[in-house]
Amino acid sequence: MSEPVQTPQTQFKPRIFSGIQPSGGLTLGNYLGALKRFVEKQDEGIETIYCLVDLHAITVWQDPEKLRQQTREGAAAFIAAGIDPARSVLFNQSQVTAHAELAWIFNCVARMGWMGRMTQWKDKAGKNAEAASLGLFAYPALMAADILAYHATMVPVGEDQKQHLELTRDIAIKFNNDFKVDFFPVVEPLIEGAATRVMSLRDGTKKMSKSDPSDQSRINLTDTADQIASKIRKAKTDPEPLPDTVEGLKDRPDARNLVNIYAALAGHTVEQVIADFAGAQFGTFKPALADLAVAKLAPITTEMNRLMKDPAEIDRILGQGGERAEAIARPIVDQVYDIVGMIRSRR
Ligand code: AQP
Repeated sequence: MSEPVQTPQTQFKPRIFSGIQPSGGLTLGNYLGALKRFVEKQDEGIETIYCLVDLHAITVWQDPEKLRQQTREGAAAFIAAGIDPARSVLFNQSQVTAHAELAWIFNCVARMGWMGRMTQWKDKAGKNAEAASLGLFAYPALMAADILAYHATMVPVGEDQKQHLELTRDIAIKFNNDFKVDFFPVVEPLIEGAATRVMSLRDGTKKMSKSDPSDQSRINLTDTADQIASKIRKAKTDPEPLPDTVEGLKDRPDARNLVNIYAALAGHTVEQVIADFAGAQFGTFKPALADLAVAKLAPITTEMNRLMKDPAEIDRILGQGGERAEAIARPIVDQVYDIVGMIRSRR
């Protein structure tokens, strides 16, 4: 047996990767839990790579024409929210084949038991796991490939992705151990801020999600000011006024959710919001939240609508981003083939 390929890499430069599925229109949850923080990281000057993960989206059925539309709309949302395609690499996943190639290798590194324990798999496959796609089961291996194909060291995500990132770390460690190399970084999840888990407006115990059948459960980045105000007005709450301490929100998931959303949109702490609204009825708090949400989201929606008028320009930006992404990922994935023992004599 030949000696495993040794790589000298023990240090990895700070690099951020994250993505959003174009599996529907983006929500306030995606914005506060991910997109807003993607922009902050870009503006801190760290190298940032952001992706519309269309290969992930097809792990559940997507109408092809809608998928294209949602991918462009997602890209428009990134740019409208402040991602600058000149400073961040912005592309859609399927344009860079390194993702799918590395995912296959990771399918052979990761264990069935690891995947079977993922709560997202259990939630999305539901009671009828036999009918779920193989891709949905293997989803976390593709996510690990997305990140590790760039040797990314940090991944800003919402709370729901924490378990998948732990699995990414496990895959990196197992690969490094199996092949006796120090090749993949062990990534850091960045789960920060007041809204790492924005909940449904209809049920404060359930995550706000773009694929929830009820449109009333979420605020979409494409909603009009009237739609936002109406959804917040109708959001589920309890009959009590807002408490005067943060502890008073315990066991009040719907109230806590609205306070968290307010804090994240305003850039305040939850304590500050409670101090400002202690004792207020929802009849007072909801209109204040609606005004704030409209003030923060309307400029993004307006810019998205403007960008969507020129789909060819969005495709051009995604293509250019794909080329930049490919230039980083290709040599890394080529090295993986060498480490694993594949003959690559066509190069
Ligand atoms: N409700 C949320 N609160 C905070 N963060 C959230 N994220 C998603 N929902 C919330 C974060 O957004 C990023 C992109 O998520 P995704 O599109 O890849 O998939 P997801 O987490 O499964 O989001 P959805 O909206 O629920 O999509 P569907 O319905 O298609 O499954 C991630 O960083 C995620 O944490």
